[in-house]
Amino acid sequence: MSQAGDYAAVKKDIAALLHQPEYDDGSAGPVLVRLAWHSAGTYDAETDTGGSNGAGMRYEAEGGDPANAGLQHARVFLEPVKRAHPWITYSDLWTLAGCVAIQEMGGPEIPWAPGRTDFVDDSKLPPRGRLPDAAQGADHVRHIFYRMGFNDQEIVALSGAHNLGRCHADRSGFSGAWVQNPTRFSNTYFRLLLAVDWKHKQLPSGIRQFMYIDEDLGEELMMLPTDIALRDDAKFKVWVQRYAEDRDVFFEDFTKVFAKLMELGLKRDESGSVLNTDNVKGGYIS
Ligand code: ZEM
Repeated sequence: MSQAGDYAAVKKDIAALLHQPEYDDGSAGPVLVRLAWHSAGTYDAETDTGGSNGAGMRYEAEGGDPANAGLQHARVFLEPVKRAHPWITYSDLWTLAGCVAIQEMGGPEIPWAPGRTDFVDDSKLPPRGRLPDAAQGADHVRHIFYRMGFNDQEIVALSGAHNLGRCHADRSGFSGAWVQNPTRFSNTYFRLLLAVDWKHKQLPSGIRQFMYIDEDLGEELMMLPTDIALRDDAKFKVWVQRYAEDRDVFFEDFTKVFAKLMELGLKRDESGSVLNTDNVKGGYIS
């Protein structure tokens, strides 16, 4: 067991578990990034509720939300890390794991600070329905992300996370990866969004997404309706173009906005300590 507060030891153990030859594209990284995002993406600025503080996905009401289908895999990957470092809260562990995964997959280093606490029961969980629905368009995307306090530029930068991982028919209903190398963080998602003539595709389940067959690789790539909305909305498109052209600008903007996402709802004093820990406490709840 590590000493309380030894986050370097935790980061090392997270980095060591990313390599999962039997899982998806060989990495736990993408699903860990999605866990971090869904833990934070429930934030509502107006009521100051939701967000990563609390680790509400440990409870059925949030963890069993169809929007969170598949994220139990991410939580299971992290259990040995929690057992080795029982002093870390789940809310800190999930957010830290997302940051470590991004960096280990070739992305930028995301500034991260600890101090989140875990709910002691399920009385403070955010309601379901706060996470985005991929079947919808630009208005919906704005509605969801403006609620968290993000602007159009930040929405597009955050969406660059779709460089990573894939859709699973048995989780979201959508199917496939956005890029050919889904365990390598880059701006390829934006470049493909603009470069390719995306075609409608209806899956056997009736779900509609977009597809492109890479003739050279014989591989099929996909986009969600919400991804295509970023290309087709004039204000979003400006940022899609910017990030497609300049990887460094994307990395810089992504760093800031992902760090902001991980902090939603946290109030810190000047020394960085989290102040809003009422009704929550740290501790091991399995
Ligand atoms: Zn995603 N995302 N996402 N996303 N996402 C999926 C997968 C991943 C949307 C969405 O509906 C989906 C952000 C924004 C939005 C990741 C990160 C981030 C999947 C596939 C869907 C359907 C899930 C499955 O079947 O396993 C929508 C509608 C979004 C906004 C409009 C933001 C913001 C993210 C992080 C910053 C990641 C990494 C994945 C891949 C997960 C995996 O298991 O491979």
